[in-house]
Amino acid sequence: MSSRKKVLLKVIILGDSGVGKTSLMNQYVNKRFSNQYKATIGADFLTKELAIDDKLVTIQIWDTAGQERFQSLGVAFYRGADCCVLCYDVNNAKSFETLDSWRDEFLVQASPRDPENFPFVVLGNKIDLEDSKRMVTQRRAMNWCQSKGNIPYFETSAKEGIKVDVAFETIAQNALKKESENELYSDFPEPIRIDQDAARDPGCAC
Ligand code: G3D
Ligand code: MG
Repeated sequence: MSSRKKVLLKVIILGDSGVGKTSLMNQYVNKRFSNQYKATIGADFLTKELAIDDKLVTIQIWDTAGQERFQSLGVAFYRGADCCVLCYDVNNAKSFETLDSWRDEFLVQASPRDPENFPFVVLGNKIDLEDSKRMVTQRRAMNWCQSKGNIPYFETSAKEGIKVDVAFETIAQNALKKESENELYSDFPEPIRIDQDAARDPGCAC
């Protein structure tokens, strides 16, 4: 039964440097907001187990080690991702405007089978700062998400732990949906019609 199989979901977090990607992951996995953690992270990813619809899944969250400054993350980072989290800082308009290129970069590097339906989730972070600092309205962000095929959108604070859990639950659910679809594909690979192909090749002496 497939529900007994161990499910590993790969999630990657993209966005400009400083928007809070590492802090969001740390808040979700370790329930902590600290600067110390950032200095010590050496691993490529953190994992967390959670139950989705009675199914135990392991979510593996891949964070960058600061290379996002150069937009050169390498293909191994993107490969096999089941969900891509696009993160920006609501107090930094530039970080919102670059979401387009992060999304494009993901689609080029990961080249998912069905790019139109690949699960993205957008997080607008640092909503704990005072309103006067805010540069991107919720409406503007939601319009963008809608225009890209109704990407789910959450406004978060890694610092205060606002909406972090619910956002990652949605991320995990969407990743699981994607993973299950992949499984379906791999269970029924394209058949290779040896008889037809051989018959079509006049040069074949076998
Ligand atoms: P990055 O991984 O995207 O580069 P970091 O971002 O997680 O390293 O965070 C960058 C800075 O933003 C850090 O501050 C961090 O403490 C702060 N930050 C992250 N999330 C939030 C948040 O939700 N609210 C607030 N107010 N700050 C946040 P420093 O000062 O260490 O650069
Ligand atoms: Mg970081």
